[in-house]
Amino acid sequence: MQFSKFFNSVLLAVLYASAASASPLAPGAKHSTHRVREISSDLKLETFHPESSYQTFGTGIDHPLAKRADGSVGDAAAAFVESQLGVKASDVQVKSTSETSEAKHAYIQQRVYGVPFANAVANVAFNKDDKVVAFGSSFVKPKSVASSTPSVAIEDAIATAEQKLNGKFDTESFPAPTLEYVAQQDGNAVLTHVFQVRNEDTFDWYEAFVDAHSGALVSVTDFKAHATYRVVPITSQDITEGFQNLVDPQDPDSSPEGWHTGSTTALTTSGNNAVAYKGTQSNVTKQSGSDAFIFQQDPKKQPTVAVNVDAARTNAFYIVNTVHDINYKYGFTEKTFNFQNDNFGQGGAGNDRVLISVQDSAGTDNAFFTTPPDGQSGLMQMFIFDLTNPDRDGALNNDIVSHENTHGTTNRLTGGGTARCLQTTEAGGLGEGWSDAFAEWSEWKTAEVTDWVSGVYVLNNAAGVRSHPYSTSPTSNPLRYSSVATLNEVHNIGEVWANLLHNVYAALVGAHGFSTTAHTDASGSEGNIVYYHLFIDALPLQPCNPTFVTARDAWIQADVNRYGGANKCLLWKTFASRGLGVNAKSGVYKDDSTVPDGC
Ligand SMILES: *[C@@H]1O[C@H](CO)[C@@H](O)[C@H](O)[C@H]1NC(C)=O
Ligand SMILES: [Ca+2]
Ligand SMILES: [Zn+2]
Repeated sequence: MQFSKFFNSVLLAVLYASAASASPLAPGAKHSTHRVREISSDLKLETFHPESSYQTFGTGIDHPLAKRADGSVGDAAAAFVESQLGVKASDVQVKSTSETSEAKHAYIQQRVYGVPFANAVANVAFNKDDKVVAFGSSFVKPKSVASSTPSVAIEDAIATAEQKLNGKFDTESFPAPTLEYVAQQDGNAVLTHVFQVRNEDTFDWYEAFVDAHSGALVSVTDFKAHATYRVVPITSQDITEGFQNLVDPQDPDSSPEGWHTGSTTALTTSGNNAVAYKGTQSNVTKQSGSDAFIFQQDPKKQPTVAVNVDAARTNAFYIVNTVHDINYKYGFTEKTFNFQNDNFGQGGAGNDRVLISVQDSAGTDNAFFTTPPDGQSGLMQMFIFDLTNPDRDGALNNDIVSHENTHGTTNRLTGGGTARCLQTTEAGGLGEGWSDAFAEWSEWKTAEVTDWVSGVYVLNNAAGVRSHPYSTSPTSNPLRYSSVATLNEVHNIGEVWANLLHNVYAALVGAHGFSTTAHTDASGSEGNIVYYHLFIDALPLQPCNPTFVTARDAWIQADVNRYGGANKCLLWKTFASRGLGVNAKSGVYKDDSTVPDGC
């Protein structure tokens, strides 16, 4: 059969290529068959994956069991593989099968002495007419095969892998260890103990293959996509606190497929939660190297030089994704109308990741966030500030990026994703206040609550962009509820609310302490975690176009819902200390320091 011959010759060519390992290779020659991973400073591991042959067959070709109506997909696929590759039934084992509306699939492992190969596999697809429409294979013809009886104990193999991979095998939740062969480039089939090892802190998660005769770690499957970003960490205000190379800052609970969903080869500043671009949405930053966005921002040059545009897109992408991941932990999820393209079947409307336009040409010395309803992308426009020489980039001033992003959070969470419910002057003022308050919250590194100022870097002015620092001291910041009466501009009104929230934050941290892991773990009882839970919980509770009074009431209610009212008096006392007591009235804006009975 002509077809069969063709396949055998493909297979031989593959085997020949694998065996010819000693000759020098052209650049990129190993990209399709190898991967080098720097697992740690003293462990670099190159893994081998035999090349796959692959053919598709249009309307399909017959398989050997075609006449037998009762054959399973697995049996048919095994028979097809045997016939095509000239292997025995004992060399083939079905790993899994699946079915969609359009095709049935079978996944096969090569086997020897009854032990499957991890990296010599085949897949066969059948159409609705039971014809084979696709066939891939990385089967090998090993020169030598190690004994199928291990001489290294599984406990020793686990100890080796745990040490080398800096993680743990979890007996409770991981699959039991198995034995599999691993085809090596030199033509040997190595018997390995196979099991998972995970580091709970870094989220590094591997499948380890430890030689069951020599005890050496011969291969890994890396379950995680790594990426490094050179950015201003979110807990820093701006570039004056320095850039750092952060490895894998993404939170796997909040962004289960990482920040770069969709791109498999070269990563860009485009993903499921956000895309950071300049000019047009396709004008993104491409990774500087394998899974890395490392651009040395040059503060002596204009923001518009290429490397500085890349640094800006990278930083804004990192901040918006980090904010997404933090918010997700506190309840701003698909179901509550957040910004994601793919919602992974979790509810809400998708296709609305945040569009981050850095160095937007529409203006200078400012930034905007536009929030349409759930299901349509939010647009963040970051401008260049031209008050210094060279100019400065708002995308490198973290609290400005976080402030803008929080407009999306509050507009979506208030009023059920309609984005219609922060439209009055007072509600717009609250919106500005929440945005400053989140930016402030995201930057706290310790329990100490100092005065806080926003926008210092872009203005090159320690006073920042607001009229007063946020402060617990009435001298440093005298704003009270009554100030709202004479303020007409939303940012000015927002300062009153942000300062109230600064005081609430200080009181909660004073009462319950501070967690350094509040960004990634929302389960603690520390004051900064309590604060941000109440912050997020209150948004969907409050009415459309809230006032200071109703926004306050929503915080009090949120505390009842989550903490049984444990912070009731603390909250009332703090709000009342700045005039937003029990008898404060919207439209009247007279200070009132009354707290409820019993407080
Ligand atoms: C695309 O980005 C580059 C920097 O990477 C920038 O120089 C260029 O102006 C951008 N294109 C547009 C259309 O804005
Ligand atoms: Ca959404
Ligand atoms: Zn704003």
